[in-house]
Amino acid sequence: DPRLAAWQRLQYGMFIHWGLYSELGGVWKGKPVTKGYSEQIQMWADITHSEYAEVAKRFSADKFDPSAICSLAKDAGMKYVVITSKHHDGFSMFDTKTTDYDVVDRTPYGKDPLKALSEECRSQGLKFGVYFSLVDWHQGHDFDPDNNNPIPKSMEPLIKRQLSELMSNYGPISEVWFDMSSPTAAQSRAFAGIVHDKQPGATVSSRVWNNAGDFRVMGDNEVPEAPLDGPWQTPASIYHETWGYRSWQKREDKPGKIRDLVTGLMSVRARGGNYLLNIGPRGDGSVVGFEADVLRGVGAWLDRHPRA
Ligand code: FUL
Repeated sequence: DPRLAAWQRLQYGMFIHWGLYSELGGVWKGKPVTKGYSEQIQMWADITHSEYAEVAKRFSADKFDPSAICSLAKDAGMKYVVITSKHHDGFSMFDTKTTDYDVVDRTPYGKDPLKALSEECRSQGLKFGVYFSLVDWHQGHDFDPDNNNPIPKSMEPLIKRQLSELMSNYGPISEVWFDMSSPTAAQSRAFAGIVHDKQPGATVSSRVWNNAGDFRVMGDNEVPEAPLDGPWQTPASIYHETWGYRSWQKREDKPGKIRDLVTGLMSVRARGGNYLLNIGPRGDGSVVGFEADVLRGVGAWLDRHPRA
């Protein structure tokens, strides 16, 4: 399958977790929320829907700079970018007509950041993909610490329309990183089918479940001990404790961090996988300096050890 072979050749990309949760930065009502990942703060701090929706009003994204983000990805040696179009909170970070619970309608930023980022990726020669959560707390999923919620029939039309929008409005999509929930086999097939119909070049992550995906996603930060057959990917976070921005995260020992990530990347590559390394920008869109430095450090190592 040439489509999968092309995807496998990418080998190394940038994951971006960015949404309303980034604006909270792991803090609720002045206190750090120490349980769970910070992109899931709404669940872990038990934030009501109306309180969470308020956060959108101060989401100005005035430092979101797609060109700087793409340049950083390239400096890091990456070949593609995958950004959260919608996380479990259900807030769409793209222009959707299915709900007004989205970045264009609810935030002072008022624009579609995915549009800008996808265009910038194209002009800088990076492939573009989207993360899409099948758990949606805004559309009625209860908080489940395991995020294993079944998808009620009533939620299907919205998911399908959002996928159609994502597959139609952002140019060529290299992968769709479905995540979580507990769909039926028919639902998994339907969701993957929309991607394949509208984007024949796109690959689908195994977290669409029921073997309907094209590539296997390992557990978060999991590096297999030995080579694996078929296309697969390790999603990696710089800190392991969170993917979304956490203001109180300890950021120390840059050289050690760079070494760990180089080891992760080399192990994954050697075993035939793709390495998708995450950054968690702040709510204003700025990239955390420590993360940018670490990524450039990995890129510098790659430059010193070019592939034959
Ligand atoms: C998961 C999600 O539940 C996390 O919040 C994060 O998005 C990670 C990459 O995938 O399991």
